[in-house]
Amino acid sequence: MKHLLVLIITNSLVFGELQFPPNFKFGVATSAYQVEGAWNLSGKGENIWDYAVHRTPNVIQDGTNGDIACDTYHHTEGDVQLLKQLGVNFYRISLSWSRILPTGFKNKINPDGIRYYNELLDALTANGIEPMVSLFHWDLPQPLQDLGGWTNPLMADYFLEYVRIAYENFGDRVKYWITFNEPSVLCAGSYEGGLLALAPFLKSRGVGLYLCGHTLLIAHAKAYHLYDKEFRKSQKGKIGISLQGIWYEPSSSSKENVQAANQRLQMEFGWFAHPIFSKKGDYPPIMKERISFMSKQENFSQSRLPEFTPAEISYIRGTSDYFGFNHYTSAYAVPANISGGPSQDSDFGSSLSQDPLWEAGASWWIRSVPWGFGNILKWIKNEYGNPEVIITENGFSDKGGLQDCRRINYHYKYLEALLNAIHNEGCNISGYTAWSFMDNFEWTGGYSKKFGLIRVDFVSPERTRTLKMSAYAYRNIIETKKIDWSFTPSGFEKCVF
Ligand code: GBH
Repeated sequence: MKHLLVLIITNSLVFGELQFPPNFKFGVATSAYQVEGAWNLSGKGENIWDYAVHRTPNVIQDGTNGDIACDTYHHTEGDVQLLKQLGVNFYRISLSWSRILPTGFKNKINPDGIRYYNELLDALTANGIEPMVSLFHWDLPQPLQDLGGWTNPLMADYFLEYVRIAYENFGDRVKYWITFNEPSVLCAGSYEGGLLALAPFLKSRGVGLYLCGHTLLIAHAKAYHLYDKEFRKSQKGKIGISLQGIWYEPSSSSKENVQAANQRLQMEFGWFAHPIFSKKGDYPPIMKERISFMSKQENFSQSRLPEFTPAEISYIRGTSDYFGFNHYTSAYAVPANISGGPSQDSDFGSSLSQDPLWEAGASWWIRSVPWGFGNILKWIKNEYGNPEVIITENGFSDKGGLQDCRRINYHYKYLEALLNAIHNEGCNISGYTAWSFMDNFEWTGGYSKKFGLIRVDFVSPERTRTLKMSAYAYRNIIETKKIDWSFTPSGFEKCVF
């Protein structure tokens, strides 16, 4: 009898019978430049993506741009109906700074920007969908980039001017704010000029990214404290940040390999997580030591990683009401001396590989590794004292098709890992966001990498939307609070997983 019981319990764990907690929330996400279009309509200013795609179209793999994208700017009502059809609890969007403040500064407020977001937020609220709003998802106003962008410490104050306007105009309806999307990706992508490249495509290797990160951390903390002091009481929302984390698995249990994987995790994920979420605050000690050591070897007069004062350390520590976590994939790390520094890669001191047996996405960097998700969730719990975690992005790219079984497989497996983390590891995870609501402009990947639960016909002027099989599968999970591997919506064939 006892054995039978154990068997039943084990079976239910293995076969995914676990349920999502009653208050667990599901959402989908997009970001302004990737979906809005209307790049120069009704007073919107030029941002760094507009600037780059028009002057150097060759930076985008298929030569496309976000001028029109999904044209969500003109689809407010229809898109809210699609969200209702998905049954999501919340919708994560980002605000386009240049649409609200065309010069980047508050000297000119664009009434149409305020109108557009008001209408979107009102439509969501009227339909019972909670807006989750990122203040910044990579589309910096070009005039501010002309002043050095995030490498300029004054940017923290310019950001605050913009943020105040956002709280004042939209905060009554926003219960979840996100200051920055993926600062580690943004700063490396913008200033490092490595494999991963984002506007403004600069190449200040080993230096620019750390200046950028320093400004962002201060800007984030300022935005948090402003909300906390002047808006929280009346608006009653939460404010946090979304950090991207790849899980780095040591390629063997040798001391060197464990150390290499840990160092890389701390220097990428911990770069922003440690100052905000750790007990002590500040950059991870291992990151400070490593960059200082490398800088000395390279004959710099001081570390390329700027230092925080003790006052700044405590100003930044604890400035997030929840841990927004974006996660896509994992890799093995091995110690390696990367020459040609200074660079972030030589600072990391490791090289990466992925198992070719892991299911590959259409993006070169994505492979499905659900156990890596489980590992990093446990790591967050242990490293940062089990904070409330909201998965603010998770998703898989393919090349298109409505019968998207590989995406369904990915989401099911990652959600199973998440359920296991909640029920068997005691992780405090309160929400999950699928990236993305619909196919969109995948940065330098253009429109050929599809992450959407909904297909967008980028050839039709109407940008016609069609639900993929994954949209129905997601809806089923939200409805039933569990994962049903055999679920097959009508009109689709059964997936062979
Ligand atoms: C997210 O970024 C973005 O927030 C979203 O806008 C985007 O559309 C979505 O994901 C899909 O890409 O760091 O060089 O080793 C994810 C950023 C970029 C993180 C690639 C992992 C791995 C390459 N990812 N990166 S590298």
